[in-house]
Amino acid sequence: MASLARLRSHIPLKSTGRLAPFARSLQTAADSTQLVQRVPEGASTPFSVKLHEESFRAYNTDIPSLDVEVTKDSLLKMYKDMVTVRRMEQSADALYKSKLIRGFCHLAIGQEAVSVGLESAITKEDMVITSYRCHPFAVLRGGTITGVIGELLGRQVGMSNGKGGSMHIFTPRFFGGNGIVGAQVPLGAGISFAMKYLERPSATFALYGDGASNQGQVFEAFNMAKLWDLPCVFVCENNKYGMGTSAERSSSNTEYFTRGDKIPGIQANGMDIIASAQAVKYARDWVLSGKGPLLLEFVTYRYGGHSMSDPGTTYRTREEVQRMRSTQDPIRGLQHYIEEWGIASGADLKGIDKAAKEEVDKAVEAAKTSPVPRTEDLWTDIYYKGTEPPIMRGREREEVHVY
Ligand SMILES: Cc1ncc(C[n+]2csc(CCOP(=O)(O)OP(=O)(O)O)c2C)c(N)n1
Ligand SMILES: [Mg+2]
Repeated sequence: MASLARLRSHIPLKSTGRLAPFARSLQTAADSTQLVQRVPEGASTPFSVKLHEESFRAYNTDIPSLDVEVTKDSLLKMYKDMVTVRRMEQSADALYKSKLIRGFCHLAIGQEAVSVGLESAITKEDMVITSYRCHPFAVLRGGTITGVIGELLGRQVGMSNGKGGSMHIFTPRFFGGNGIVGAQVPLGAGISFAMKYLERPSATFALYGDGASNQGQVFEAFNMAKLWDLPCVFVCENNKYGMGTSAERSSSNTEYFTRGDKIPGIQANGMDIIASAQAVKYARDWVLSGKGPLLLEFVTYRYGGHSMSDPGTTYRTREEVQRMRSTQDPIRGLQHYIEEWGIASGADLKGIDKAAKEEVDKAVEAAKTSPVPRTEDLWTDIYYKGTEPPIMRGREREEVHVY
């Protein structure tokens, strides 16, 4: 695969000198990391690789180290997770097209190095909140494929018991799935405030898109987070397009990592999973060391439209999508590392692909056979158990439910 996409810098970059000559552009090849030592025998023995010198750019801070330690196990786990969440999204796509999923459905195919890279570099103590493009995070953060697909199908087995539908997927360390553009950013700041207040060793990652980045509430959240030095990483998934328009047409400054004013920022190659994970590790260490919030922009790409109702080809060319798919795909990039470094063979990886397909097919079947919610359950799961009001009004004034 060849590196094609380059974002040119138009801003002066503060640097401490380390790798400064290379920090002027960012490339989004998925396979430009180099092996620097022989791969050890042991599956969990660390070995060193070197990221491409244009993997990161920095605003008012240093770039993360380009020297990264990985293990065979960690790379294979990333591969398995990426193919599994992609397969899940492909199944959701098929279910939507066969009219079994109705309403909204936003897929993250193409952006897997962000979700899987993020999860690989954080712990169960950390918190994540994102926009509507949320299915992979829900699964990686303690949910299940059956739970996600079941919710999209509106079945009892869904993560909100089939009563929420698209985006209504949460776990104790994943706060959803949020449909109001940008609204999850102040919520993320609030979660990180709670974590700081409770003195938990927890970093919060609040994700938003390039389109959401122009919302006023995003800047309000930045301000309060910096004022209180909250342990919050504001993660911009810059997939270069919003809902029907390009970043260039909607943002006066498309260098999203520089938009935090006094909050420093990192821009990272969001197509190379090793670079993505390294950026997250850096960001996590930053906020947990008490330095306050950090902006982390991933330059990534979504293959599909904004949602299922958007063909995604009216504001960009089919050729561009095809070029990104064929030259910078995050899964193919990791596959390239695994095979070239002799970690596993193509046949081994095909075995992982097959197992992922079987796992997803089984989960989809379980979701499909689950019944729709019972009518009487319309009254449950509205309030936290034990805090319900004595009565609740239904669709008509006369329809009153007594708890
Ligand atoms: C407050 C609000 N305004 C508008 C919308 C409609 N809307 C949904 S997504 C979107 C664009 C978001 O683009 P981006 O943040 O880049 O995310 P992406 O879809 O590319 O992941 C818009 C305008 C909304 N859901 N909420
Ligand atoms: Mg976008």
